[in-house]
Amino acid sequence: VQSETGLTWTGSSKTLAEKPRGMNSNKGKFGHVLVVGGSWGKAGAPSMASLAGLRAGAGLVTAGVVESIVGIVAGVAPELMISPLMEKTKLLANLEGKKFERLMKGITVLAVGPGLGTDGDAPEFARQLVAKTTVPVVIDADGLNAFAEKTELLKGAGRTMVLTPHPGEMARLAGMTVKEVEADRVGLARRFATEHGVTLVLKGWRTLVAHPDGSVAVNTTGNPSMAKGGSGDILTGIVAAMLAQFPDDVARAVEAAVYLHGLAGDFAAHAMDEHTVLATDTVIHLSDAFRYRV
Ligand code: NPW
Ligand code: AMP
Ligand code: MG
Repeated sequence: VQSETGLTWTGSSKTLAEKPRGMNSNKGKFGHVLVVGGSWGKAGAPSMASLAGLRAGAGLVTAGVVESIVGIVAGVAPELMISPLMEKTKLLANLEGKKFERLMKGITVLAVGPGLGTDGDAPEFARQLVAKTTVPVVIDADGLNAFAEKTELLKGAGRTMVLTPHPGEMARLAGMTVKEVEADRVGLARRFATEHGVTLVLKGWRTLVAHPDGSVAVNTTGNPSMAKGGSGDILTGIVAAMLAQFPDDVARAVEAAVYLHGLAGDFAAHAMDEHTVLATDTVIHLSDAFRYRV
C-alpha cells in the first residue's frame, strides 16, 4: 500500500465529525437508519450495528429483524426502535405492498446484512430489498454474500451504495481466493468501485475506501484488538449513521466512519488490553474518537 501513489488518507475526512450540531437542530435532521439483519443465533450482529448507529449520531435507528429475535435486539438499547419481520418462508412477504411501505417509511439510510444468514430466502430477500429501495444503502456480511458471483446486480449509478466486505466476503463477491484479494487490494478495490459505481470499503489491516471515481483512501487507525466477532457489524452502524447525517458528502462520510471506528478501537485497546477488548467496547470509545483532533 505504501508504495502506491495517488492514495489519500481517511483521517483527512474526520473533520466532518467535528462539526457542532446546530443549536436548534432536531433528530429529524440527522436521518433515520434502518438496520436489516439478524437471524436465530445471530441476533448480536444487528444489535451491535444498531447500537453503533445510535452512538455515531443518527437521529433515529430502527432494527428490522425477524420476530424470533425481536426481544433480544430490542434489549440492546431503549433508544432503538424495532420493525418486526415475518420469518423463514415468509421473509419475502415483508417486501410486498403495505408491509414494505411501513418498513421503509421515513427511512433515509438502509444497512442490510449483519447476521442475516445465508439459508432459505435470506439471500433473495437481501437482493430484492436492495433493488426495491432508492435510499442510500450499506451492504455488509450476508447482504454481500447474497451478491456473491451476482455482482452484475450491484449498480450504484444514481444512488449511494456502500459495500463493506472483509477479505473473505470480497473473495466470495469477486469469485477469487482470499490470497488473490490480498495480493492487490488497492487495484481490486479501485476496479470494483469504478466498475459498479459503488463505494467499496475493503476491510482488514489498513482498510481501504475506494470511491466510484477511482480514488482510494487508506485508513491508518485500528489494531488487532478489533480482530474479534462484531467489529464489522459495528462499522456498518457507524457508516450508516454518518451517511444519515451527511448524505451530501458520501465520500467523506464513509472515510470518516472508517477512521472513527479504528480510532475508537485504538482508544479501547489503550484503555483496556488488546486481548480483552470487545467490539462493543469500541462503541463506548467512539466518544474519544469523535473528540480527538487529528
Ligand atoms: P480464514 O478463516 O482466515 O481463512 P465469514 P463472519 C475470512 C455475523 N456475525 N483477512 C476468513 O478466512 C456476520 O454479520 C454475527 C483474511 C474466513 O474464511 C455475518 O452475518 C455475530 N481473511 C455472519 O456472522 C458476531 C479474512 O473470511 C471468512 C479476514 C458471518 O460472518 C460475528 C470468515 O468470514 C459475526 O459478525 C481478513 N482480515 N477477515 C453475532 N454476535 O451475532 C475474514 N476473513 O465466513 O463471512 O464469517 O465474518 O463471521
Ligand atoms: P468483520 O470481519 O466484518 O467483523 O470486520 C472486522 C473489522 O475489524 C473491520 O473493520 C476490520 O478493518 C477491523 N480489523 C480486524 N482486524 C484488524 C486488524 N488487525 N487491524 C485493524 N483493524 C482490524
Ligand atoms: Mg462482518
